[in-house]
Amino acid sequence: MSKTRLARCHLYGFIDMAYIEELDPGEVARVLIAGGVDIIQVRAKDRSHPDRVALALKVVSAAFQYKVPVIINDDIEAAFEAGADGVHLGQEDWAAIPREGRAERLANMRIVGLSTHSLEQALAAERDGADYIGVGPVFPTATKPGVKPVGVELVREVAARVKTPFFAIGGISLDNIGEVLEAGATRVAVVSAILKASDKTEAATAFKKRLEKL
Ligand code: 3NM
Repeated sequence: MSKTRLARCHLYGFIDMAYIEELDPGEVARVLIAGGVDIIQVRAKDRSHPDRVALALKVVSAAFQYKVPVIINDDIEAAFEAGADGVHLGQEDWAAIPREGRAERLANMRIVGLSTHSLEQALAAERDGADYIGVGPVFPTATKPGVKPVGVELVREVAARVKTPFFAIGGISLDNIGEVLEAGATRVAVVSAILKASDKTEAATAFKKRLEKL
């Protein structure tokens, strides 16, 4: 577990294959890091395990020299095989690991992040020892369609009640980040507002500027 390293992470960027298509994931990682992304998640939902490992390896090798942690979505084995720093799990994946088997299952992960969508889930993730949590989706988002947004109210509650570092996520843009920060977030995770920008470095830099001094 890697608390001190995470403490410095405020902007969480993504290599989401649904958005980067034919671009080289290692190159996208470098572009995001140039814009000030502090931690990167590889999200390759509809890829096979070997594909995910290959993608993750590219991102890990690109991020290594910058000491930017790389987290793999869902696939603990891919994270291990690619030498990534950790894994991010949703509520269902987390619940599917029997409590007594968690320590062993996650033994090789330096960072374990969990998605949470309510105060109860956030408090449970903290009790369970998550290194960080995601809180969202704050706003409606095409990246996770059909999921009911939790709103900035949940951000406010988590900021008040939970000590584990949390990243507000879901539909966050340069237009609405002010509301999220005002609610008490000091960390945000941003997928499409960076990956869909014509200049991803510039977009990341603009988010990073808003997170300075937090
Ligand atoms: N997880 P964008 S919301 C990947 O609430 C993800 O757990 C969420 O993408 C959660 O920045 C989300 O494009 C989508 O809205 C974030």
